[in-house]
Amino acid sequence: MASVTDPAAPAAAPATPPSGVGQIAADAQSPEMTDGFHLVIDALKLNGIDTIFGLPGIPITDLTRKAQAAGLRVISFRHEQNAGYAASIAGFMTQRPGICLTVSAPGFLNGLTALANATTNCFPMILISGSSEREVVDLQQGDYEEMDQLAIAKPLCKAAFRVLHAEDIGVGIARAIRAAVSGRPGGVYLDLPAKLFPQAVEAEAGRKSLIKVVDPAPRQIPAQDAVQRALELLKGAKRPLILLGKGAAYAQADADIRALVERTGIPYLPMSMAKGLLPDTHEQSAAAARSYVLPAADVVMLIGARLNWLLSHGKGKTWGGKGSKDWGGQKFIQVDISPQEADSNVRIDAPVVGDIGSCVSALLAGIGPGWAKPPADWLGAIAERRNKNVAKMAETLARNPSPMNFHSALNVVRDIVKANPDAMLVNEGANALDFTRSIVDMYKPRKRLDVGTWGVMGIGMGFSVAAAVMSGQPVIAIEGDSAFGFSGMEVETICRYNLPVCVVILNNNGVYRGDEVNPTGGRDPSPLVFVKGARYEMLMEAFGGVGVKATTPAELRRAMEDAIASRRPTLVNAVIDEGAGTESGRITALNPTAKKK
Ligand code: ADP
Ligand code: TZD
Repeated sequence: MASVTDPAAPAAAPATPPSGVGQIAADAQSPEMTDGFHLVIDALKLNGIDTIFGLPGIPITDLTRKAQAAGLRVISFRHEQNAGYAASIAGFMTQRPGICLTVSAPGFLNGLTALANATTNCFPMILISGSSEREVVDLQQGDYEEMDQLAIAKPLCKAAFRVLHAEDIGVGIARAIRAAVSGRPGGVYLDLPAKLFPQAVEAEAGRKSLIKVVDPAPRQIPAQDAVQRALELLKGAKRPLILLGKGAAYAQADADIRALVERTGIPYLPMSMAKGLLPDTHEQSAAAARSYVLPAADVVMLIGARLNWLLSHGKGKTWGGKGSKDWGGQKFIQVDISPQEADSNVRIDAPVVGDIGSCVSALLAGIGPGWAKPPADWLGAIAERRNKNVAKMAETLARNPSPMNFHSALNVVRDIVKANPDAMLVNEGANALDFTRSIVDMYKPRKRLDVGTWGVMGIGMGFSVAAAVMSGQPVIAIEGDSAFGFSGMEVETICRYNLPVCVVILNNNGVYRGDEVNPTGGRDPSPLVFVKGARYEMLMEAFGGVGVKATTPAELRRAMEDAIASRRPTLVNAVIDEGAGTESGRITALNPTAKKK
């Protein structure tokens, strides 16, 4: 059977099929016919999708083989959740839906966490899962991996579709792509029952059934009066602030966003994945004066950032409110593609609804040449706090305690990232996350990938694989030792595909820290600690990569420099003080604790 969109594809298949792939040889015998397998592959290729992340098994094993034979890059993982995270972050990086392919029931469920996380983070992703026989599933007669996957996926994603007939594959994939990338991006589930794949269709009819999606994420132009309202508010501000979120990073409107910040002269704060949109060393960055600017600002323009828990819901003490739920008195402008986002936590005085590219260019057009910079006392007060905090941090970073702590280890990472601004940085953990975010400056857009809106552990190795595959750049993954454990087996994947990933585990022997003890004095360790002296670097060596144990900043520096230069898969077990770190990092207060009598 022929690939219907790419006449070169069958020729690219090996002349002598490897043993166990006999079906591929039969493909050449009836060139006038195609089937469900090929229509799925052709529909993806037709829409510019060149990479699939997944894990093979019934009923999608052949789909992975045929996709590879047809020239798609198929990256096969050890657990579907990691493949799902990889797909979701590929979506964030490229504005094209990342594809994750799984088997039915358990494989589907393993991928579902990543799909839900993608939806929560506004990352475009399509989870394609094979499913069991519909008739048996619907009568609950006990099929192999039986599960009503479509019903389970629906509440956790932006849209969910099932395709029963090969003729509908084109429509199914077109709808999935549109749903994933248009408007607010998100996760889409596509259910492909086993019976769909072998269905034969005449090649010509198959070709005609496919859809090349035209303008999958149409621009959404903001209303002129909404833009004017926002500019009026901004113009009257005494202490304005711009907040850039990961929606701004996603939008790839980098030059205009920078122009807006620089031409208005307004100080800005980047949310973690918006770091690098402007270099963190930019003089208008107020990141080092965050706790001063949030309560002090009078007008705040949010660009692609939600007022969720990460911004204390726009109220309370963080924003200068008297009590924990009191409004601090700020007026908000919110630039967002979702018309429902405004007023979700506090009043938004000037919503600007549209895609960030169009909104920012409309704002730029509106400010014109004669825009007055913010009052000097506001800028001066910020500069004073920033300089003080930067000097204090420099002092802390310069210390060289033994054992290493987060600061002395991250001082090295900071230098390495500065020397390699194109490298991708993946980051998860609690303290390992918070300290890296504040210490390691980013210089370019979309280089920092982290736990996002949910603060989810487990994104580490999936994100690292996708970052390497999609960008071709070296990847540095800064991991808490607990965080790493969620996806650690994927070091084999990193070695198998020989990806330039340098994993650095900030190893303090436990969740948050490693010095807790069982209060009963019993045999079991505390629920928060791990094996002491664990040799994580040997995991990487087990699969042919480079493993290094580093106990000093100098050892860590050498190992990271070697990893970047050699592009070999590397894992550095950076042993730090097991007493370093606090519970939940900077969000200790979110831990419910019993009221003290
Ligand atoms: P952060 O965690 O960095 O604060 P959020 O994930 O909370 O960012 O917010 C991202 C916001 O960006 C979402 O409200 C989403 O609707 C919006 N968004 C995503 N892509 C675009 C786009 N292309 N144009 C406009 N808004 C976008
Ligand atoms: N499970 C999932 C999926 N996500 C989570 N966020 C958690 C559990 C809870 N959790 C955190 O919020 S951070 C963290 C867990 C288990 C790990 C912290 O330990 P670490 O980092 O070793 O990764 P630090 O640097 O020692 O704090």
